[in-house]
Amino acid sequence: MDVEDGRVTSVRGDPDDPMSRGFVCPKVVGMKELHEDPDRLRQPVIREGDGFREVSWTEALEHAGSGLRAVRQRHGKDALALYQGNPTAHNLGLLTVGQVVMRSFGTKNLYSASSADQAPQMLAAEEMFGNPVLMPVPDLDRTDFLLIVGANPLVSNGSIMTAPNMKDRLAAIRERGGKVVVVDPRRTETARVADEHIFVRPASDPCFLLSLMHVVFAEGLTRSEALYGRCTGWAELEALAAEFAPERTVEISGVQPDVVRRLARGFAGAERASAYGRVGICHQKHGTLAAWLIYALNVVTGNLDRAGGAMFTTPAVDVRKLVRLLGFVGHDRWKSRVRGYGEVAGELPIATLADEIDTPGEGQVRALLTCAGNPVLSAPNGNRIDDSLSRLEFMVSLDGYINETTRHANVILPPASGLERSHYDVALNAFTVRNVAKFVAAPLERPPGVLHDWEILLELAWRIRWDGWRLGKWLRPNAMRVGAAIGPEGMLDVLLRTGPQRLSLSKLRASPHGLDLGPLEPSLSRVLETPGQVIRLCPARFAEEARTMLDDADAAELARRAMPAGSEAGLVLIGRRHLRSNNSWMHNTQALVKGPERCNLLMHPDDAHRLGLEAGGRVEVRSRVGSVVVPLEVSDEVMVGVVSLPHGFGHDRPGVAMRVAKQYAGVSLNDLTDDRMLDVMSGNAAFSGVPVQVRAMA
Ligand SMILES: Nc1nc2c(c(=O)[nH]1)N[C@H]1C(S)=C(S)[C@@H](COP(=O)(O)OP(=O)(O)OC[C@H]3O[C@@H](n4cnc5c(=O)[nH]c(N)nc54)[C@H](O)[C@@H]3O)O[C@H]1N2
Ligand SMILES: Nc1nc2c(c(=O)[nH]1)N[C@H]1C(S)=C(S)[C@@H](COP(=O)(O)OP(=O)(O)OC[C@H]3O[C@@H](n4cnc5c(=O)[nH]c(N)nc54)[C@H](O)[C@@H]3O)O[C@H]1N2
Ligand SMILES: [Mo]
Repeated sequence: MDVEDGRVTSVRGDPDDPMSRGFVCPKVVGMKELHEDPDRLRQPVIREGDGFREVSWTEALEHAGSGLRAVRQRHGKDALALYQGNPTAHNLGLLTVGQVVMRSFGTKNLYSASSADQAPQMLAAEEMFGNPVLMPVPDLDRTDFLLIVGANPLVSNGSIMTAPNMKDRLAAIRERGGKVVVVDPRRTETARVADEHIFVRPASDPCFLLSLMHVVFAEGLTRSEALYGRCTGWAELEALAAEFAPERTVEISGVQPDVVRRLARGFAGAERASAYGRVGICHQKHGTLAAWLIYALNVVTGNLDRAGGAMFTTPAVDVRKLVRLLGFVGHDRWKSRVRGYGEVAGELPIATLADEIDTPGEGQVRALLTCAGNPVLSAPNGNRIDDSLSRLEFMVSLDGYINETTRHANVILPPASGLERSHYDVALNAFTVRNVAKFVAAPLERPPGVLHDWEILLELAWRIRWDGWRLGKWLRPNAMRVGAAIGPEGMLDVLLRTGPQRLSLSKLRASPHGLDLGPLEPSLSRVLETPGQVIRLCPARFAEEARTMLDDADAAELARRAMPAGSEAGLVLIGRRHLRSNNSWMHNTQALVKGPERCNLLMHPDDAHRLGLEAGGRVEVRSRVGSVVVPLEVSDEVMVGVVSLPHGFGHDRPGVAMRVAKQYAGVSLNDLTDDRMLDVMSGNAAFSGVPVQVRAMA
């Protein structure tokens, strides 16, 4: 990033970066505009009537602190709910100091984007390997067979397989004679560069994966030498898979038995293979089962923890130790008050936050602190959350925008911009396809008086928890000084020094392009955290749930067959991501939103024909919870019976102060998704496979 006179003049890739090798995502181009965006708040605001008034930091913090504190004093700790959004994961201050502060509030009502994202994978990893962030990553640069189920890394950059320039990396697999196979209800950008794309019916992945496993076991394709002795439950998994013959699952998944057999043989027969699943497999009723079965497939084919297979990273910051220390390891230790969902890693499902706000009684949520999140657009049944937020006694948001969520806040506290803070990716460095470490100093100086997210949180925590104490009043300035002296960078330094490579912040500062710590290495005997250090290949409650799933699916299939042909006009809805969108919050940047309309409904030509709908026309999409009107795009890239809409749009709600985004408002997918559809094991939002009806608008 070139900077002159305190302004960014250009943004380029760094060819000497061992990870990106100079490749940058198109969203990087938007960073300068994002920073300079006149709609981005520079000063805190307090709500007054229908609008907001700019106030000083002192006034804002006092108002926010006393408002939250009053609710907490009157109604107890749990009356204050916290929601942390996705950018938390990419913010050094929020991931270090921020996590300590968030947990210090002692509320059961802790929510985050995790329960709209990877909670199933965390639960599966914890059950199988003993730690929720011990999630294997495909060894992308050495594998000969990459099986991608419910992910679109060409667009998303991977996340739990972080790797820039996915296009070349996938091409490299094919150039070395390997194969890429994509299993997805849509022929995605990734599917188009793969060797094979297999359509699968939304939310049927566990059945499909068990049928794959069925073939692997039945045809003796397992490779047990390395891992059998490390596993419990091998025979139980085999017995379970025996019930899922491809001839039985085809009715559910739509994947033909010969396709399943060919894929099983290809995957198991490859020298080095890796199966990878992401949000597409998490966003379903049996998301945890799907996540588990992907990991299990890697195990039984001998591909876990070996070069070219699915491996564990050795991150310079030992996040597994960190999450254990912070008390994240565990699940079902407490339950949500209204619907009784168990916590995962200390958090309750975002899909049930509205229930907790709306339902009176002991422990009702009456105040909310949101940090870097936009649940009105990102959580299922967004309209309901929207409505619930308007009924809170008090709400505070840490955010740079007045958006669909923060417009409900009594106070919005805007942090320094992303270019005004230093960066080390604590989270995603734990899921990169190569071990790397890089510290980036803040390119720009922050203006005087502007606070970082973590500083705002500290200021708030102090006012909410300790202001009543005499001692507290005296301690505060000193504690703030100590906090600031240690701060995120101090904590990072300690974490690096205690990490496996014994790095330090000064070592990273001395290597501004980043350090290459080498390819992923076999590490199973070191990393397993289960009692007895075994892989729990077939957790009993997972197997039990899988059998229930099959019974349910059989029942549904029987019901479907009993209907007269052609009577079901019903379709199921899935989501999608776009290269130049980032969830809901980069739509206020002209460079990123320009171009053809993105927020349209994709439908197969056969369905359009059957329903008498025309491409380019406007259609109404209706689900149990609501309806939206969108332009229709007819394309055979989605399978028959499936429609797709991107998430993160719907910026036309009153009061949203994002002028560019409003011009490209679109509609919110989550005004259709259902807060009653959850992954039964983890409580994750099941965004995929929502039953909808579509009709032409007059
Ligand atoms: N239907 C459907 N819904 C989905 C998904 C889907 O695939 N389909 N995906 C889900 C997934 S995977 C995720 S992660 C969630 C995301 O859900 P959220 O995290 O709730 O939503 P975002 O759109 O990422 O909103 C980020 C907010 O943080 C603010 N922000 C950005 N940077 C910072 C910062 O540094 N500090 C602070 N304080 N604020 C900042 C932005 O202005 C914005 O308001 O959405 C989920 N929702
Ligand atoms: N450009 C861009 N990059 C992003 C983001 C973004 O918004 N924009 N978001 C970031 C975030 S927060 C995350 S979590 C990651 C997510 O990373 P990915 O999971 O790779 O992202 P998606 O594009 O949502 O891919 C999910 C795929 O699952 C498919 N799918 C839907 N339902 C099903 C199903 O039932 N079964 C199967 N097998 N597939 C299904 C969808 O068609 C889609 O292709 O991306 C990150 N990167
Ligand atoms: Mo995400």
